[in-house]
Amino acid sequence: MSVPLTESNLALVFAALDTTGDGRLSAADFTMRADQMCAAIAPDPTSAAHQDVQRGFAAWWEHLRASADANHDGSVSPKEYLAAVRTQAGNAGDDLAEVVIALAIPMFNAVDNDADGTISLPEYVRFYTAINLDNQIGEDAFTRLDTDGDGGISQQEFVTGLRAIFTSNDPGDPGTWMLGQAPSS
Ligand SMILES: [Ca+2]
Ligand SMILES: [Ca+2]
Ligand SMILES: [Ca+2]
Repeated sequence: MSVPLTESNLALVFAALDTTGDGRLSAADFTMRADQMCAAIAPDPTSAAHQDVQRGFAAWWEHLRASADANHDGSVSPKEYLAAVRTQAGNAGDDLAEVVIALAIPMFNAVDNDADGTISLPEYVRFYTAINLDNQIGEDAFTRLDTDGDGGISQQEFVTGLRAIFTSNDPGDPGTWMLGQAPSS
């Protein structure tokens, strides 16, 4: 039996967030990831993009700690993570959508380096470099996320894509490819 797409994608999200590589999510992972991303794409600490990324990751961790850290040990295991996201996605996705959107907009603004309201291919690939993800995955994801084919990722395309990582089991959904996709078995 194959693993549902959301679950394999959530494993990829978990791995991408576990910056310290210790197999658990904690405050340090989010601080470090936010710092890495800022250093690469929004280095000016006084810029709105920098502050939004910092705030976005801090809010993401806060939400995760509150909703997923079932045994209150200050960190979230893969099991706790899956259980929490499953519950949130099951609640018509409202809670989850709010968090994803709260993070998606600051992320979009940071990735949109020239602030022209659309993410170009070089801007998108730079983002993958910033968070240590394979650039080839970024290039493939870019083509899929640009659903209207105008050569850029709009805020709408980005938010829809990011949300699909957490909620979609349809490999036809562009967002499900954002972190690469495990081959279906
Ligand atoms: Ca960790
Ligand atoms: Ca741009
Ligand atoms: Ca587009």
